[in-house]
Amino acid sequence: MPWNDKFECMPVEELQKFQLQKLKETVAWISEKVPFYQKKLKELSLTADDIQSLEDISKLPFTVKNDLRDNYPFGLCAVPLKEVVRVHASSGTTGKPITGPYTAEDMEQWTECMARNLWAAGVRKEDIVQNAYGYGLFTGGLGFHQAATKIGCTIVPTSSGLTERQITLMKDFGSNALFCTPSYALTIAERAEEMKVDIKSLPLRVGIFGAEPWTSQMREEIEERMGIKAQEAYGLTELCGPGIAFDAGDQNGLYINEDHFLAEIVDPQTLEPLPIGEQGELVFTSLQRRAMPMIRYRTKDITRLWREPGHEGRTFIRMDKIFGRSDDMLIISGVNVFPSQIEALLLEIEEVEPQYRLVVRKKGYLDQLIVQVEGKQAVYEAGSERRHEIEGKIAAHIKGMMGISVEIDLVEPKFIARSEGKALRVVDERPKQLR
Ligand code: DLL
Repeated sequence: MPWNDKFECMPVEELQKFQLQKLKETVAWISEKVPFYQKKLKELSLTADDIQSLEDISKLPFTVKNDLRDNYPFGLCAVPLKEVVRVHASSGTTGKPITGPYTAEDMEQWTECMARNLWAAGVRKEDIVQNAYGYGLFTGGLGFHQAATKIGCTIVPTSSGLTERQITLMKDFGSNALFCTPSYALTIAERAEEMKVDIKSLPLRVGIFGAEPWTSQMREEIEERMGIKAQEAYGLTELCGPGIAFDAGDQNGLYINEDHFLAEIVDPQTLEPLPIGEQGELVFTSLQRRAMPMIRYRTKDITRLWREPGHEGRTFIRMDKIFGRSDDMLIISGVNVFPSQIEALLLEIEEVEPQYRLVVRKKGYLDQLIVQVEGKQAVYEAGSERRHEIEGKIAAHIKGMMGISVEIDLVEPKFIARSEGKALRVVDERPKQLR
């Protein structure tokens, strides 16, 4: 049974009525409180009364990351700062961070959304949960922490990093659940193997991973190496952090917390709404946030949506795994390439480790993609001839499946820096103006 069956299993018609009501309230709220949106609505001659159906959302303007940067730090805030009880910020490495302010009510709603996520993954009061998402400005640490507190779990707030200590505590405390990025889960699995700790024989049962793209193949790899069920969390700072979508026991798509977030898919070039089922850019409108409501926020994440009766009676619309980001997309010899596609193909090759990095360079006018991937110890030690053979095999596999020529660089085990948070998968060495 879901955490909140009233909403998670609400008949679709009723749910959509609820969404429409909340959408109208949100538009009225921003028209009154946020000068940035007031101006945009005025330019389009729109008022809250123009929203009479959910489809009317397409009349509203989009919001993009730059709008948040331009209004840094609190320009988009709809409440006075004295009403704000918490501010998180994105982990962006360039430019100004993106801020996410919350009222007390926003905090409660965020915790509720996250509790649904943990509960759907089978986390219960009796569980000892090891939270290895970074604590601090990043929404992962505290987002998971609050929900685990609400459920009543025993929380071990390790935060990210200090991998050996993570493993020792996991063993000593008998943690049942692990929360971290998928790449950090692999780092932990690998270090445990080196420490001769058999994670499979520990009480660890489930992990909730997210905050970066990962393929189903990567999920299987983690499940296999840790002997756990790997569940997923999706979200972004601009809209609260994790808690926007999550998967359930059937591991079949991520249920979007639709009573809080209205999802659309648009064509990333034309920005026209696409019919349900088609792949495009995910756009969210918050329906209940008070401190910083977001109207049609362009996530740049590429996925598709579908609705069908869900696991344990859930009715929420589902999204696929994030396929890539529209801004992460590489164009190699005219072919659109998402790093996740390469990841899926690499994980089909048994001679390599699931550790890779894509380097993009200019070769004349053309983009050249170099795939650095770690060979397994035995393969690497078997000499250069064997290494070339494997490189050829991987290049042929990628060419056969995606039609692009890439250079494979089979690197030694441990060559690629291990991640404690979000992994750096793409190193773009092209001059900025040519990307
Ligand atoms: O990463 C929030 C989060 C924390 C989600 C912990 C899940 C778990 P940001 O740092 O603002 O917020 O980054 C948001 O990360 O637009 C996606 O591109 C990516 N992302 C988040 N979750 C997933 C996921 C947090 N499950 C950006 N799969 C988003 C793929 C994800 N990408």
